[in-house]
This record gives sequence, structure tokens and C-alpha cells, in this order.
Amino acid sequence: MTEQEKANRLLRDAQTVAISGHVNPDGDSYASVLGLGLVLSEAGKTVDMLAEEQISHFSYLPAFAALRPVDEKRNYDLFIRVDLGDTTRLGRAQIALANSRHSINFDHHLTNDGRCDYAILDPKASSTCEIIAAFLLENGWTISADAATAFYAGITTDSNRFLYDTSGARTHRLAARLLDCGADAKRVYFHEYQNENPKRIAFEGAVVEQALSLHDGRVMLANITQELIAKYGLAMPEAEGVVDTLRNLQGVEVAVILKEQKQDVQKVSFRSKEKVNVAKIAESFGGGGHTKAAGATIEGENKDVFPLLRSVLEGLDRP
Ligand SMILES: [Mn+2]
Repeated sequence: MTEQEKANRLLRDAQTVAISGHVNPDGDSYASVLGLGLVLSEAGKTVDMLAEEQISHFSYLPAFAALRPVDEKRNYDLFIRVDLGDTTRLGRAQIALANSRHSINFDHHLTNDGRCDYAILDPKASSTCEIIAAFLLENGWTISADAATAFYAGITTDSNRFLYDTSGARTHRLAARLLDCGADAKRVYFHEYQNENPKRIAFEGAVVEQALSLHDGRVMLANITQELIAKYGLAMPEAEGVVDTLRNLQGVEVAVILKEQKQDVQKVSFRSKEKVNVAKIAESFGGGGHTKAAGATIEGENKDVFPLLRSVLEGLDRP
């Protein structure tokens, strides 16, 4: 039996299932939990779709209201981790993993410490949603319209609207199959791209204006402090995606954003356009990710981490 077949048998046999993505969830993480959760509950299983944080931007996703925090007293036949390479990024869901008899790992990150019974990993996939949806279709599961909408949303957001290199013919074919299943693409596009908060656009402008230009503008570094985000009446999760705006600028190869999560915790997001592998830079800060999109969490105060990050970026060899 292949790894896929064994994992599928585990999925078929499990009666109680917990699914969790990563802390600071993005569209792919939420949608992987929700899409898979819907398919399994519609197949008659008892499923806990776990998430400690509920970011309202994603509340348009089907079954979003069903997301719940970890209940330490609950045990499961199967725990499924989705969209994370580093186990610590499960956060409190590590308790549910410990309370489960079996585990499966679905992921597309370049590095994965996958401590599970079975791991379905594909760093060439656009998104974890792509891996899960392909797996389910291949193994004869029924994907409802709601589940298809969730998967379509995860693929769309993680591939930057089918623009990244990992979004090839295979991704488009799968997306077409999800549309056949009834995926509501319009709903995804409306909530993700036609529902902008004007304050956020003004904030993006401020970030672009204050960004530090390194290597003749090929590297841009911006610092988002709590003070800056508060000035625009926004909260830190709403700064998600600003790094893409910075990377999309003319002449920029690498965009880096430092975000002050808490006084002593800083989050860094890295993006590249063509040739720089930003996962390597993220790894040097204890993080990871993909060639063109990566991140790290650094302990320390903003005023100390910023110059450190700046000097690492200044030291890049011909970016
Ligand atoms: Mn992802």
C-alpha cells in the first residue's frame, strides 16, 4: 500500500477527528481546516475544526462559525495537521495532537518536521488546499459546494490569484474540478479583492513611503510598529498582505516587513519576485516557508530587531 492509500484508510476508519492549521492563520490554513472538515463531517464523522483565533476577514468562508478552540479533555481517533512545516506552529492544538491515536500531515512548505503517522507533502503544490482537494478527489470522497468554495479560496489566496510559479496547469485543472463541484469563486473574489477598507489602503501608502530602500531599491524593508498601525485605526492582522504590495513595486526583488506583534515579539515576512530564495533568509532567523514567500518570529524588541534585520539584508550578495 502506498502512503496515500494508508492515509486514506486512516481517514475512512476514523470516527472522531480534529483538524488544525497554524497560529496566525491565513486563507489556506483556515480553508484547509474547513474544506477537509466539511468533507469529513458530511461523510458522517465527528469533526472538531480547530482555531484559536478567528480573523473576521475570513468569516465569509463556509462553516467559519464552526471553528472552535482546543478542548483539552477531548480525545480523537485522528488528528490532521494542515499547512504548517513546524510543529510548534500548531500552538495549543499540540494538545489535541497528543490526545489523538493517529495523525496525518498535509502540507506544501519546503521544510516540514512532520511528526505524524502519514505525511502527504508536496512543496510544488500551490497550497495545502490543492493537496487536500486532489487527495480527496483521487480517493473518491464527495466534495460539496461549500467544501469546494473553501478549497478554492485557499488556492486563490495562497497562489496570489494563480500567479505564483507553483500554480501551474495542475492547479488550474484542480480549480476547474472544484468549480464543477459548485465552488463559489465570485464570493471568494468579492471578499478577498473587492472589499477593501480605505483605511488599509492609506496605511499601505504610508508603509510604502516609509520603507527603507536597500541595494538600489532591489530590497525594501518596512517596519510596522503598533504605533503606526494604531494611527490608521487598524489591528496587526490587517497588515497581512502589505508585504506583497511592497514586493509588487517596480524594481523590487525582495520585500521584507517587520511587524511588532507584542513588545518583545516581532514577526518578519519575506517575499521575492524572481531569484532570491527568501526561505533561506527566514531560516537564518529560525523561520521557514517557500522560495518566494517566507516568515519568521523573532523574540526581542522592535528597536533591537529592526537594525539586526537591516544588516542581514544589507549583507545579501547581489539580490
Ligand atoms: Mn499554505
